[in-house]
Amino acid sequence: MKLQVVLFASSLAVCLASDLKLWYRQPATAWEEALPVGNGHMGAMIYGGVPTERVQFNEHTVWTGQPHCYAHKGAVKFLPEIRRLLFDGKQKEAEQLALREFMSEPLRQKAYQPCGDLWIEFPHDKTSDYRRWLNLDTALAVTEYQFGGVAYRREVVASYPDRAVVVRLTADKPGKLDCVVRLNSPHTNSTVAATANTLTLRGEVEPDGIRFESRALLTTDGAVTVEQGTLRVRGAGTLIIRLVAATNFKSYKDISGDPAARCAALLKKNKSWEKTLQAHVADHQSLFRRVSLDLGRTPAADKPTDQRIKEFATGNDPSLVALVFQYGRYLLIASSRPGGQPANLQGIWNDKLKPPWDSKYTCNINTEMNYWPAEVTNLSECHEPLFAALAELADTGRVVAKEHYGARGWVVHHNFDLWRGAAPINAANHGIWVAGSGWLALHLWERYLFTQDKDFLAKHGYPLMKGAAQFYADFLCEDPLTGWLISGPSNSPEQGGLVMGPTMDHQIIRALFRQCIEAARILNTDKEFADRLAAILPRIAPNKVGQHGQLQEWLEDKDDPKNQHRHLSHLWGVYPGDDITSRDQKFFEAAKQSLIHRGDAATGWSMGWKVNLWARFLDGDHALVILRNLLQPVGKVKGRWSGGLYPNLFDACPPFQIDGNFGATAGIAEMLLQSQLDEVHLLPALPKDWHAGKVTGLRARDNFTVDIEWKKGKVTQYRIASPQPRKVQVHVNGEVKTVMANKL
Ligand code: FUC
Repeated sequence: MKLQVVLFASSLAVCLASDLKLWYRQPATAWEEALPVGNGHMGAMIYGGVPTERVQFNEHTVWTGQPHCYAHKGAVKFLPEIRRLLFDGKQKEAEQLALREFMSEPLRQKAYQPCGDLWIEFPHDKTSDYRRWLNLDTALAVTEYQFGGVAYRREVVASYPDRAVVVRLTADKPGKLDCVVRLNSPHTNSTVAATANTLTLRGEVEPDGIRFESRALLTTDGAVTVEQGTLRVRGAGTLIIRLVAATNFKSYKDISGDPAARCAALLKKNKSWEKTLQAHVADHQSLFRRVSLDLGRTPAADKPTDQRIKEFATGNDPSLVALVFQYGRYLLIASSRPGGQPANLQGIWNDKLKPPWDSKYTCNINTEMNYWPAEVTNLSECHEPLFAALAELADTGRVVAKEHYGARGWVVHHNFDLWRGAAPINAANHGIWVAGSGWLALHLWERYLFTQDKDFLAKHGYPLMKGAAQFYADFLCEDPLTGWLISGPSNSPEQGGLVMGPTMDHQIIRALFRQCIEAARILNTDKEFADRLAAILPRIAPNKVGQHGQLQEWLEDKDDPKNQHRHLSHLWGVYPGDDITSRDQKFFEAAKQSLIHRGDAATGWSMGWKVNLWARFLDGDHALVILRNLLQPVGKVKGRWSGGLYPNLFDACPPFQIDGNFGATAGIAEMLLQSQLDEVHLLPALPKDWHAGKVTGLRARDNFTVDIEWKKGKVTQYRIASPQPRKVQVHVNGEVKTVMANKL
């Protein structure tokens, strides 16, 4: 049995390696056609152009702004009045007062920025046999073509071990590679200098803010000359360009770093292409190869990726779903590595000085969705940048908790940025939403559930969870009408305006309190605090079923069944929460009714959420309907703007937003495996169309690793691995039984 399982896993990796590619017959003409590489510190978009290659790149700490405390001193004075106005039904007055007296200072947060562009110009025009691709298994982007009887090849990696983007250019005939290499930046306050074999870009985003430097070091068997700030390469067989970048950012409160010294140190890691590639591929595959997915292969899989997206709805191409699944894992590895910033609204890729929503962190759904695949698709390490940010948000959020609410603990509203702004931004009607910290803190608990790492829980998880819970324990207030403890002022993300008592907040706060009590028990600590939370828990306003059979989004029964808003906030309790499960049919059915009301078309991230929700409702066919809406070219569905995919498989809100990629990956995993009910449920939401397939390496809560193979919709083989042999409850082919999980 063991041998069989091992063979099954390795043959799968080999047979699918060739399918783990995005490929095209033409260069990118738009940013959303370029191919992304990243190492959690730098991101780069490769256009594969002829005669000009463009490598547009980012460094994770190039942002507008500088260290700043966004808390509004004394805002707490106005809290009772805002609440009173809301209780009296005077929403507009409450919002106006809040806008004047209660918001972040300043009202808006800062923006993620591009760093620069590396350009390579070739004396090539009419080429043949052009092809470019991105191999997800090796994290290598390649461009190939023929010109003048010579085969040219460009390879690009973003190496995490080297913290560099490295480009290798080759010609298959000696001395046939000529090109000009340039570096520049969209930031006007920047300069470029060229010396012997190095281009140096220096710039600043704004005065007293982020200063950055980037260097491109050229190594070649050809001749290099300096020409007006560029480097000309002549008669080469091979050219390697090592691109590094750094800023003065040390932490959200310290920008005294030296970008030049940092770049110099990074370039000391210079080693041969072979060694760079070997270390890069080993590093990438140590994460990427933990999971494989085979949903079957049809001839459609041989077509270029842009064509596959166009034909997916009408064709038969199940392996595009597997590719999209693995692409989400690839993107998380590329944009979120320990030591780097968390993946923002665009991961780590942005070419605009004014990016949509500032390419910051929107945590009323988007930031959390970015991390939904982290545990279940076996990339737990990629979760760490988020945890590091939470430790900082606990500091800034503590000031906001005190100044705005007179509460202990810490709070984050619906956005944060590099400077860890935690106060309510933009407008009162959606900016004042208090559940960001609670939701984010629950990611720490999920990490513990999946890994059973008590040390992590004791040192990192529980202290932050406790601080988040402390805030709500002080903040909740009694509803004069019902006597329930409710959250407010707050909102049900982005609709209905400022209110008292949105359902989502209560679900999140309940979950946080329960998990804090459980964590305190596991760690044998804080009995008094746990008792306090336990006393508050039953007094929090419960979920309610409304007049349309729906789960109420607010305290009042005022949902509009025709409302197809993208946000699905009150369904949080179904996914990612577990406040509402199939064991409680009344609320489970009501929540499903609410999801039906919301419809099947939506923005990209909203569809990502819906896939997960339909999976939790154990309806694989409906989850696949949503996936089909997502796996189509960006456009309109039944007259409504709907998300979809760009040619490079980036998800469209629209515009590009990476959360939908991550939501889709998590959703596909959720269709194949669930573990929120103290059992490992195999294929809980398998669509009829996925007749046969195999998945290996998914993670289940309680530290299990799961492989499943199925045919005709039934599990034919599975393995549940555990660090030590122990019993596990498994739900398989409609039966629940106890089996032994064997050793990894
Ligand atoms: C939320 C969503 C928008 C967008 C933004 C970044 O505000 O409602 O659709 O995703 O985040």
